[in-house]
Amino acid sequence: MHKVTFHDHKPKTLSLHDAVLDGLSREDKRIPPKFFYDARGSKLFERICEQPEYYPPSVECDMLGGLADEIAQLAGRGRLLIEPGAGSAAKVRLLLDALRPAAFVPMDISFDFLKSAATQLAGEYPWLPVHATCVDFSHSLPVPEAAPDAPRLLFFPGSSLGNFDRAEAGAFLSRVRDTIGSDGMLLIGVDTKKDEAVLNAAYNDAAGITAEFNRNLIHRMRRELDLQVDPDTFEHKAFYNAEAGRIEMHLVSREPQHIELDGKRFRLAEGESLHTENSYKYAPEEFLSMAAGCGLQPLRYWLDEQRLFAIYLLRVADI
Ligand code: AVI
Repeated sequence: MHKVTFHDHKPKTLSLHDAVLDGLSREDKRIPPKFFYDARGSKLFERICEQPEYYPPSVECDMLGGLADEIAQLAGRGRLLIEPGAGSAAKVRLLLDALRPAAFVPMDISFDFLKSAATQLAGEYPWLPVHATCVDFSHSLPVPEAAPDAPRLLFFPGSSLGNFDRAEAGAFLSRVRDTIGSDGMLLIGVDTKKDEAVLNAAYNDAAGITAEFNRNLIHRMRRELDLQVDPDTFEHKAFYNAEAGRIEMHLVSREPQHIELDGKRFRLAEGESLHTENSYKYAPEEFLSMAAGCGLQPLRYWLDEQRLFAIYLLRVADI
């Protein structure tokens, strides 16, 4: 079995403490969605992916399973496969046998989650060198020096691009282009625009898992920052904002309350919301025009029959 190597680029970026301090000080209170993902949040997200209303994972997995050979033919074998936000690395398993990468670089912000996922994957694929990298991929995509010098394929499934605002998404795609280099490719899954009822149901599952995932931010604030705040005083609210082309998630205060941090008192009125996530949806032509602006051109792209989800294989455009 190949050894797994671990690389820690632990975020020197915004801490939960600073994000909460900054987010509560604003008129429109908000906390960035990356703070959902501690060990508990990552597990809750796994459970969201099993909910029948949250269609992206099942649709994308069906598509990837059916497309693996075609993707391998287009991309070729032996690439260095990089996956920012790999989580449990479930989706990449659908591609590994077809792609036979030279090595795999899973990146994730949650070290414990990354460690167990990478160790398990290396056990299942003894031929695959794994270079697990703990990093906040929204800031950098550091490929470890120990990774082989092979043409790169960056895999970014799950429509995680949608959690960036448009400017951030452009900046991320440009960073991807710089990371993969002139012979690099990007395989990316992006949620499409569709019937609002389908979108609204996906973020309001009947079992309440998305609500609990959303409230995990309050649990983290209690646990990690010692704040006196009750998760049950916040209601989960998620809806499609058609004008902005995005799902918005909020935590709405059920009652007037104060949150104290660093001797500062932040007042929340009844009904006031803490904006916790945006999830942008892209029509194929919107996504392709943004990618083109970042120097990425499509080799091929696929939609499922119901046009619920899109998978794009892009290469770096010639200058
Ligand atoms: C990770 N990300 C793409 C998910 C999404 O759909 O925006 C996160 C999520 N939030 C609520 N449900 C799922």
